[in-house]
Amino acid sequence: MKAYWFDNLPGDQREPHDSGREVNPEYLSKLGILHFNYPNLEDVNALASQREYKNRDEITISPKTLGDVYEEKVKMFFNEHLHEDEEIRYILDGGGFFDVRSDGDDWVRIKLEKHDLMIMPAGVYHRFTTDTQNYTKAMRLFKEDPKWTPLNRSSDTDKNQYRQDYLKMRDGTA
Ligand code: KMT
Ligand code: NI
Repeated sequence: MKAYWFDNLPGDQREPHDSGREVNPEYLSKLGILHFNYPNLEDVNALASQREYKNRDEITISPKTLGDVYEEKVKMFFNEHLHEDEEIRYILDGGGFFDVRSDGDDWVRIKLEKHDLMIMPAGVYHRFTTDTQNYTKAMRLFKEDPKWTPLNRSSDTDKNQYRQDYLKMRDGTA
């Protein structure tokens, strides 16, 4: 895992877009984002049972598995959105980037590689992309039934209760 400020320069979203300015884990935890490196699946299982995550699935995002719709999916994941559930992602193979919004509404890019696990709170605006390997194999963990509907950012999602609760947690204000 490596976190840094996104450079905001034009070009393929799958390129690193590394501004050269790093973001430290303390800042990520202020945004409510946790990261672990778990080489053993048992550690993932333990975390899932501690947090009462009952379900999981696996997704492979690559031209090989998705064929013609790969480019379309990659664009879709890169639309800025939030979820009403906490999101846990565990990288089984390959890698990718999660971009999350800072408190100043800038992008922080989080580079995830094999065995990285990330926990993102409900209500945080984010987007995802594969990197130039074009290969992400990830486990998605769910508390209950899979519910990963992305809510694309709009004036409506700004008012969403989960968004409001997240901001309260992040900033300590309403
Ligand atoms: C998300 O919420 O954007 C995703 O789950 C992306 C695919 S999982 C690596
Ligand atoms: Ni998402």
